[in-house]
Amino acid sequence: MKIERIDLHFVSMPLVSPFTTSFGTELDRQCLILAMHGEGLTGWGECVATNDPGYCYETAVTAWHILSDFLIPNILGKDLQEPEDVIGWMSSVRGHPLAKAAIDQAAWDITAQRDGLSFAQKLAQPYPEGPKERVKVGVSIGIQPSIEQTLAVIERHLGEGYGRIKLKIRPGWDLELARAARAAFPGVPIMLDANSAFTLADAPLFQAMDDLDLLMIEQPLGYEDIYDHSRLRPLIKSPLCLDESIHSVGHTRLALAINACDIINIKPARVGGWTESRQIHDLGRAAGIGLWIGGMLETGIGRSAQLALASLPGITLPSDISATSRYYDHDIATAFYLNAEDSTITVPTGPGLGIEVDQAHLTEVTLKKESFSA
Ligand code: OSB
Ligand code: MG
Repeated sequence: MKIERIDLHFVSMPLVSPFTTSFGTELDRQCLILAMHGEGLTGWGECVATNDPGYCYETAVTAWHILSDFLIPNILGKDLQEPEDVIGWMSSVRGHPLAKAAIDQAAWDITAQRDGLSFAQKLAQPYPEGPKERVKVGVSIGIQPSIEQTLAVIERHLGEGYGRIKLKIRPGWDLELARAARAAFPGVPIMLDANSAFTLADAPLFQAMDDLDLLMIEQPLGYEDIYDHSRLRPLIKSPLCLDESIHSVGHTRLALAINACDIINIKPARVGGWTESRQIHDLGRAAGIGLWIGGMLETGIGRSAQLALASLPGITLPSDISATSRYYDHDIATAFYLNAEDSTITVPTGPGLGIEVDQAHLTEVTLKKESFSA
């Protein structure tokens, strides 16, 4: 199908509460929403780059530049057969995976609609078992003003039905927090995410967590480091998970070859989209490591595509995909609810993403819009 037009929206939406990590605080979430039009169909993509380059070097502004000046001109007017086609059309741009992932997502959505398949069904085509109907999810809790408040937030989310708790840590907000959470919630799967705030010299700190029965420690060391993680791993008992460091299939192969991790958080935006994510899934699955899908406070547009990826057979651990109400009072797409009895979310089954985009609300939260035609 010919890619006739692409609309880009620069969106800003208020979060229900501030989200603080080792690299900063978000009050409003800025992102880009991309609509790809062709043959009467519309495919949606969400670019999860935020207002600051804290998680990675991209921001919503750099992604707008890369999309509008390079990626979109390269794909407009092209004949899209399968979602993998866009990989070649985007290969002249080095890096910028978050910008690329928005196009990649829209290409999967629009071709799945054309084929009369859900995003999950299309993604799961190589696997005889097909996609899962429900996927295990957990909640990611930002840094709070005090340990007492953190325990109260954990309790609230457990009450909502979340069965896995992830706590953000940073230097000085680490061991004491983890001990308090473990003491207050003995049987609960708890994990920590450092977002690259520590160094190998902090190994004793992580060793002191050995008796806390943590589900995993996510990305303790440098955002580009793989080697030091391979040195930390044999020194600690908690399973080690990589997030920031894994940008590609190549990084995955390196991490597996040097035993740098027990688990990989596959975040589609970080690796340039769903095609690359599925290849990483296949490598991780073959190697027998733990896999789950990471999040970036997505709207329903991004969340639906995360759910599709989380439905693949090699995803073994709960994913960071929370219900709509966790971040937004009023989202721009169909709401997702937690199945409280088993801490899951049901994977959409309608064509493509299987969601309804609320165009009027999208317009309300759009700060700037541009349309590009072939
Ligand atoms: O490291 O996983 C991360 C949010 C923004 C940037 C990085 C991360 C996160 C989260 C939130 O942990 C996951 C979510 O609920 O979407
Ligand atoms: Mg992380």
